[in-house]
Amino acid sequence: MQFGDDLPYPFKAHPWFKLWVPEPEPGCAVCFRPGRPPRLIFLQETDFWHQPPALPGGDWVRSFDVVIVHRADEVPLHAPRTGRWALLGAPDPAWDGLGTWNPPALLRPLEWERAAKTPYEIECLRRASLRGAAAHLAAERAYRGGASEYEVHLEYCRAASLREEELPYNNIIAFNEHAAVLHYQRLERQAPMTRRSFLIDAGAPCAGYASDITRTHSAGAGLFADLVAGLDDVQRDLVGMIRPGVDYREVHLEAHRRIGHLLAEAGVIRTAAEEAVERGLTRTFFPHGVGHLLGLQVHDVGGLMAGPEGGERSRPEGHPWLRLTRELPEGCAVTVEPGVYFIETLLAAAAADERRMLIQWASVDALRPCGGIRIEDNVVATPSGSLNLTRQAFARHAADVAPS
Ligand SMILES: [Mn+2]
Repeated sequence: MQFGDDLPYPFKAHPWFKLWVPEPEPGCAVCFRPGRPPRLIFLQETDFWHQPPALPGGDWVRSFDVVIVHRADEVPLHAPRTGRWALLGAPDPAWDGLGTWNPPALLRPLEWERAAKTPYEIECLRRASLRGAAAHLAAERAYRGGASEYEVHLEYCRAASLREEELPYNNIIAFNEHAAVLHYQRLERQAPMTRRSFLIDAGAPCAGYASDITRTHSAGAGLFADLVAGLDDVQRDLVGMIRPGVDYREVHLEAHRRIGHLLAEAGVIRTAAEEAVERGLTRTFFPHGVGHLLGLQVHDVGGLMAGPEGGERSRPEGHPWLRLTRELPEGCAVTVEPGVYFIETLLAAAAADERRMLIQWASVDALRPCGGIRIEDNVVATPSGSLNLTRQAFARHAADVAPS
């Protein structure tokens, strides 16, 4: 409940529950014992204020021992009492005494294993990408048609058939200078006088799994449009690096080298790519990590783990925002999301030190009003190389609307 009120926050099932139950409802529990069917204690509350949830009906139900209860305080009573129990989730006094909350010795190996996805999980991610890509196409049409940020957001939700609280994360819908704010969270109700650029970072769910997709559109031709096309090439090449055994830190550092090259070619910096990376200049334009693990959480757990028992695998020096430093296991799902931004605070910092001489300020001034670019796909590391779920989804939708 919200503080001092009788209104609940939007319900979000936690990932350890979603891992078992694809259609979560509030107040339920799953009890898992090796070698037995998991028990789902399903709360169908008797309540005349709310619509009680329908009983679960998917194929998955056949694999469960389902117990239906009608009062929240009855849920813990149906947990088996024998053996040692670990309780996963936000600690709740109703369960105290039944086991240990979130023991690290159990959680660490589970988090480690979450990186590699089963074929079922990859199918969920594929469908989440399909749903997201369709809504991205609708959002772009709305943008081209003159909509405001807020109207584009509504159109995205409509096309994905999602209410806002069902989105895997808040949509980032940023026009012009707003695209320089990495997690821009406002939605202007007023359409801008001039349209230069449109960055949209928005995903969709499927059975608890998330897609996380970003596209950047230029309103017209010119330097910014060329930079978008150039970053798109860089992004595709980085996606090609995603395969089992690759050190993701190497993907991140390669992104810096390639972005350095792109900025030099576009006349944004006055130095070669290698020097731009060495002197930290590429971080002025690309300050975040090139991607992260993806799954039940948009930023899935375990990205910095050194092994199943824990420990941390370090980030490259000077790259504090990288969320994934592991060697990619077969079947893992990651995002690949290089960016180029014109962020006032970072440009001011560069202008205040020796990097000032390395920047072509006339180009920067021409590009500032466009904010920035990010291009993000969801990619699986398969034995035969990278499987780009997002490009596949956009291609599938394009084929659906093409005249035969
Ligand atoms: Mn992302």
